[in-house]
Amino acid sequence: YIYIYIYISFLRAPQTYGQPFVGTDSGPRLLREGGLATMLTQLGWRVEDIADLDFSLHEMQESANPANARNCALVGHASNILADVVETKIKEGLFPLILGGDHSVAIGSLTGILRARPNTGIIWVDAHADLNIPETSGSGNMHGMPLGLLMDHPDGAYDFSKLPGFDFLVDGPRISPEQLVYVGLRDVDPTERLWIKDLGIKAFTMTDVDNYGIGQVMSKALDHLKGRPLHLSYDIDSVDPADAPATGTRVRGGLTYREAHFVGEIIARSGSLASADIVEVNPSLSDDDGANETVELGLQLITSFMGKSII
Ligand code: 6HN
Ligand code: MN
Ligand code: MN
Ligand code: MN
Repeated sequence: YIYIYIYISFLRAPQTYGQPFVGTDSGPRLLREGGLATMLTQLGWRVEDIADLDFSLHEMQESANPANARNCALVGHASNILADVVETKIKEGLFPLILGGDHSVAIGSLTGILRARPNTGIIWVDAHADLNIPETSGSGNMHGMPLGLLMDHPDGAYDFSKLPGFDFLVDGPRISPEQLVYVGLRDVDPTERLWIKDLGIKAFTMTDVDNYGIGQVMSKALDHLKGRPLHLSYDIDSVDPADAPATGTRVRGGLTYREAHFVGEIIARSGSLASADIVEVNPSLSDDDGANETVELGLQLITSFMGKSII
């Protein structure tokens, strides 16, 4: 065997303010302590493991925490930092692997990725569409908004000048609908559903997984993004709660353990994966067994999309 060593940089993004529970910020530490670096090294990657990014923000005004975009100053601050680091790592030739944190980290990771590679194809593996904006969100939780905020929209893209903490995105990069594919959806809000239809976003729901099988779903998904460098945003709640109990927004009827791995394996085989996030592992939302199982699942999924094959 000849191993070609490629550096991979893993960015620990301990963000927890995009949703209401404490604990999502310990995801990166647990994945790392679970042996992620060793697992990746065994696959032939060379790993640069940087320290947790420091997202703390010391002063915050009350107005920077509106009910329809909770903790937006904190989320914006973190997104700005993460976007810069991700952009820099890509320009240094590294593969950024972002360990979340809740899914609001994708605001930062996607911004950095799009600055460096504007034509990136995004595979969003999630029970949820994360296509809200403050004005449409029922919860005000920003982990449900990364794609909604960054999506180019015929009626005008989101105006970030009105969102405290997000000035850096006023002229930031936007996602066009054809750059995105969903896999695993099963809990979609009414306006999200409208937007998916109006914008013509390619979406494979759990119904599609049942109907076509995960093999056909993934080949259609990859075909839709053909020719683009790929970014995989893997929300652990896409997996059935039986296998991923330690997460904040569990929805029954998710990907099976094998389906979840297949998604990673086939994306790795495409040879086009250029960056990834893994998000929403929250050990404090389950008993110890459930937490360990979910962290272990996260680690195994990472090795699958980073190229581990069974034989
Ligand atoms: N996630 N659509 C719901 C909301 O609050 O906007 C759920 C979002 C879940 C977000 O799991 O990354
Ligand atoms: Mn999500
Ligand atoms: Mn989700
Ligand atoms: Mn089930």
